Order: sequence, then C-alpha cells, then structure tokens
Amino acid sequence: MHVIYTNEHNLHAPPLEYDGDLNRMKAHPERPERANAIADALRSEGVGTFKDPTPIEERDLHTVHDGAFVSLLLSLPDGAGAMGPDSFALRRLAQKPRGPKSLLGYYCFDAQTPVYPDSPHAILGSAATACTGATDVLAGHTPVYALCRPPGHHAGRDYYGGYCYVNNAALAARRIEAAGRVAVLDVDYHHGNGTQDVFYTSNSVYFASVHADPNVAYPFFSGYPDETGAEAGEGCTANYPLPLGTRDEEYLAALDRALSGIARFDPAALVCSLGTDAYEGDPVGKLSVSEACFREMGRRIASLGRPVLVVQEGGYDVHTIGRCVLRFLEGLS
Ligand code: OKP
Ligand code: ZN
Repeated sequence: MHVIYTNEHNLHAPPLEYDGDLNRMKAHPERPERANAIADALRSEGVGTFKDPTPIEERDLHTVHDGAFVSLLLSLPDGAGAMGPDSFALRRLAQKPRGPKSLLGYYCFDAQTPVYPDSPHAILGSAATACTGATDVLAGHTPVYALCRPPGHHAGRDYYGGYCYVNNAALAARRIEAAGRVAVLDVDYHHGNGTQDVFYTSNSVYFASVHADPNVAYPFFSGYPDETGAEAGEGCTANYPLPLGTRDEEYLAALDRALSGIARFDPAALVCSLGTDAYEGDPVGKLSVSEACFREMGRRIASLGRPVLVVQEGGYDVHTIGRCVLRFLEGLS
C-alpha cells in the first residue's frame, strides 16, 4: 500500500483556537502531532510504503477552487504574522473588498482557521499528497492512503474554514474523474460541507457523508438529510446525520445505507474522507465509535470492490489517532 506523506505539514502549527469563549483561547486541536502520530504508527507497524507527493502549483488548485481565493490564501503580505478576519461577509450583501484582512473575511466562514506565514507550504503539500494519491489510484494501486494535513473537507470552491483551506479530497476526486464516475464517502465526525458543495450539481461525482447531527455539531448549517443535490446532481448527494453518543452498531447501520447508495451509483473508484474524530475518546467529536469499529468500516468499504483512495481529514486524540487509522487500513486491505 502506498502511503503518501510529506513532513511539510509541520510548518503549519496554529497554537491557539477561539471557540466562542471570549475570556480564553484554547490549545488548537489541529496540530502537527496528529499527522506525526499517524506516520509513526504506520512506520512502527511496518504498514505501507512511504512516498513523497509530487509537488503541485497554485494553478493545479483551479480544478476545484476560485483563482482569486487561492491566490489570497497562498500569498498574504510578508510580515503579516498570523492572519484571520475580524469580520465575515454575508455574501448576499457583500461586495468583495481590497485589503488582505478584509478579503480573508470574504472567503472565511469561521474564527478557527488562522493563516500563518508558512501555512501555504503545508496547504500545498497537503493538496499535493491527495493529488499524488489520486494519480496512484489511476495507475492501478489500491488502497492508497494520503496522509493529508491540514484537512480539507470543509473548504469550498471559494471559501475556507473548519481547519481546512483547500479541499484535498475534492482535488483528488476531480483527478480520478478522468477514469469515470467517482464516489466520495466522508466518514469524518463533521459533515463535509465543502466537498458536498463542490459536487452539488454534478452527476459524475456522488457524495455521501455519515456525521454528527448538524443541529448540535459543527458545521451546523449543512449536512441535513434533505440535501440531496441539485440540477444534474439531484440524487447524487446523501447525508446520514447521527445523534451525539451514537455507538458502533448504529454507526455501521448508517454506513451501510451510505454504501448502498454508492453501490447503486456504481462508481469507477472511491475517495474516502477519513476522520477518526468519531472515535469515543476524541476531544472534539461526541460520537462513541470504538477502535474495532474502524476496522469494520474499512472492511465494509472494501466490500464495494472498487479502487479506494483514503484521504486523511480530522481526528484529534493524538494518543489513539494512529491506532484508529491502522485499524481502518487493516480492514480495507
Ligand atoms: C475539522 B474536521 C472545538 C470546536 C470545533 C471546528 C471543527 C472543525 C473540524 N474546539 N470547531 O472536520 O475534523
Ligand atoms: Zn472532523
């Protein structure tokens, strides 16, 4: 199994997070230790052949993203330090402003996704990791594991947020689309709103997501069952929200429903957005999925019998994230 990985992600290390508590910033959960823990776990178990991604350039992001959006993200002014907006556009009212900070507020949808001077290296490295994984799947390798960091599934064509800057899984799906229909299955704890949005009107990419009920879980404004796609893509989006506290059996029942939808769509290949934040011990997620369940998820996904690219999304318990990924890849292989 190819494991695509670059340590460039270490260059992006947001120290603190604002989560609505105006009196106190907290340690940011999306930290370098996450990916380092996964890489260490795979290496120490001798799982996979590690391979560096082939570098990509800004223009390679245009298959999914708006040009002005990525150019802002990747080239904030020198010496600006950590950057985030202090004002967010409601785009039905908004004109696009000129200053970099105000422009960030045009493209960003939350307060938890800061851009640091070295973040662009990590963002491009993460996207390249997913793209190289896609190329390997096209070349006949399966499964392939893209150890991406930062994650991507909350980023849309022209917006970022949720610790995500560009959409790694969507970039990979676009690349694999050259070989035919693609399904994206998102099993991160959080709804993959960005990926859904990118493919919402497409009938060549199916999107299915199993996640915590957005009434009570981030990203709050999407991931409901009545979101089923639009125009040519009507019927090509499927959401399976779960109550907080959901355990293995109910989780797997929802996964089975998602997998039957994918089987009916009959894709040439599958991209799986894997977050381990549904794990019972995760500090961000509030579902109750066991370590063993990750192996069973991998098994059931493998039984579709399609080539699979796994793209890493969330998962915040640095002590168990490696084991959860190992179990999942075990089940898949
Ligand atoms: C990104 B991915 C915790 C607040 C959480 C943002 C969650 C982004 C998750 N202090 N808010 O889907 O794992
Ligand atoms: Zn998540």
